[in-house]
Amino acid sequence: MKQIIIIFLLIFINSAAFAHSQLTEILPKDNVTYNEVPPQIEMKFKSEVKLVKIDLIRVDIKEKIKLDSSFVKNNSNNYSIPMPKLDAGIYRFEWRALSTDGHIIKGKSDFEVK
Ligand SMILES: [Cu+2]
Repeated sequence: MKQIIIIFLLIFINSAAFAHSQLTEILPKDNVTYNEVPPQIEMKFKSEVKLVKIDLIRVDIKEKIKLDSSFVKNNSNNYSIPMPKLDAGIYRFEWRALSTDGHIIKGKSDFEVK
């Protein structure tokens, strides 16, 4: 009986760990230098998420860049946010999303504009 319970627990823990969504594509990409900045911030996820926070920071002068916040919408697996005009510099884009299983997933892209 104990063994059966342990097996069920393991299955449960595994499925919970793998149930949350994953980022499959992002623009701007991490660790990339752009001569021409992508016209949109693009994010694609394996399954639907609710994007809850995005930040674009110009790291070299510690300046936060204003982004269009109308991305706040219902669950989607595809987000597209207009890219503001960026001067040459070093940037970090950070994002945070709520997966439908209730878990928060997050990531960042460090990129340079020449
Ligand atoms: Cu999860």
